[in-house]
Amino acid sequence: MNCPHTAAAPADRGAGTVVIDPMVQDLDGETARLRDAGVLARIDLLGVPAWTVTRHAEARRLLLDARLVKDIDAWDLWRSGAVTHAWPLIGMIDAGRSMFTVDGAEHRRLRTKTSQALTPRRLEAIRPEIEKFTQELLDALDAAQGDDGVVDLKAVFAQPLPMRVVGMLMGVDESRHAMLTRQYKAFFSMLTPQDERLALLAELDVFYTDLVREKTARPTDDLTSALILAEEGGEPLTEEEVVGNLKAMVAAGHETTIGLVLNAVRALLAHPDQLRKVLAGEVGWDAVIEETLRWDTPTTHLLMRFATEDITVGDEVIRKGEGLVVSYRAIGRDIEQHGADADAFDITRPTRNRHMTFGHGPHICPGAALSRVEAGIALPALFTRFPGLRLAVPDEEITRLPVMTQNDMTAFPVLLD
Ligand code: STR
Repeated sequence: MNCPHTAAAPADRGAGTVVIDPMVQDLDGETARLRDAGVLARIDLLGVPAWTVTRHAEARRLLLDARLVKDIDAWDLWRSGAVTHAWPLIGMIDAGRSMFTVDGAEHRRLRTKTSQALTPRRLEAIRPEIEKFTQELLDALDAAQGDDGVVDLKAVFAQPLPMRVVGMLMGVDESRHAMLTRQYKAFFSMLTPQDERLALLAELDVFYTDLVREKTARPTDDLTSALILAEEGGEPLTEEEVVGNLKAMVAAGHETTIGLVLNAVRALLAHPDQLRKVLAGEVGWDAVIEETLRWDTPTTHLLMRFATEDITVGDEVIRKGEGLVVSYRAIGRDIEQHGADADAFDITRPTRNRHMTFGHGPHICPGAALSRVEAGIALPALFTRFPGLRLAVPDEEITRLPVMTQNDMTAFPVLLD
């Protein structure tokens, strides 16, 4: 593995520090340890200390707190040079100027067009195309079965579907999808040496900048072209800002929805009584999607916000200049929010819609409705086409990728009949 960056000697980390495992060997254990460590917990991210918030109610408050900002220059460890581009997680924070990295009025300016393009009403227009992609990929699944009948639901179905959808929205040609999938896989994996990760981020920047220049010269009817064009009387986004938003959309739109679809299939196959209720029409697919979002969040830890003033949380203080992570997996399992059985998957749970997996406040996920549409099409289509769908290996043998911020399976081998 790439050598961990050491910004603080182990002695500097408080006794209660939870070390986040880059290999993700025990995600449930780690989630429980975070919960036990407190509302606000100290964590270690490859040698870099940070705070994390582990409870729904406190996260909700902090996500509305304007004293916490996305601007990396507000981070003491960055300004002092203790954290540099040698840190494997730097790409999660220093991702260029975009709606993901800017706050306040500027953030609204960067985000408005994207969020307007992704409202439930606007998404109805692309539903037929998502349905078409889904049917094509179901055919591909059928065709990809090996001699033993085994096929990887991730590689053949869950992974290409969101890439096609976000590619269509943003105007990224299909010939690039396989390449982008490989690049993001390497970006997120902690097994990728940092120099390779930085090189591929540079390649991605070139690719996206070229795409934006092409769309500037010949606008089409995708969101990238819309981002380039100025609003009536408004100020257009700069090239860097359009590139930043495009990167954020493709990265987020592709990675997170894979998790949502696969985690839902996995949860249903592990809870056949609940799957039966869904197939019998007793419980809706929306309940499956919301409970999956709560119980098995696609994003485990979201990096990062920085305190511009001291912020008191219970007995702890996030000092000015310190970093805060939001641990969405722990938040989804919050007993105060979801009850003593929060660790159980239950599509009939009354609080299933009261999760915060898409965030809260100004940065709340602009793609939330899109992911719900995608999963709402993909899941019923998959189980309608293959009612006998089952795992080809015992559930315990499904392994996670070494990705520190996302909930990502290596593969999901299934039998279709
Ligand atoms: C990946 C690298 C990049 O070029 C741009 C971004 C900005 C958006 C980020 C994305 C990142 C990583 C995955 C994120 C996404 C926003 C939502 C997604 C964090 C840093 C989630 O996991 C929720």
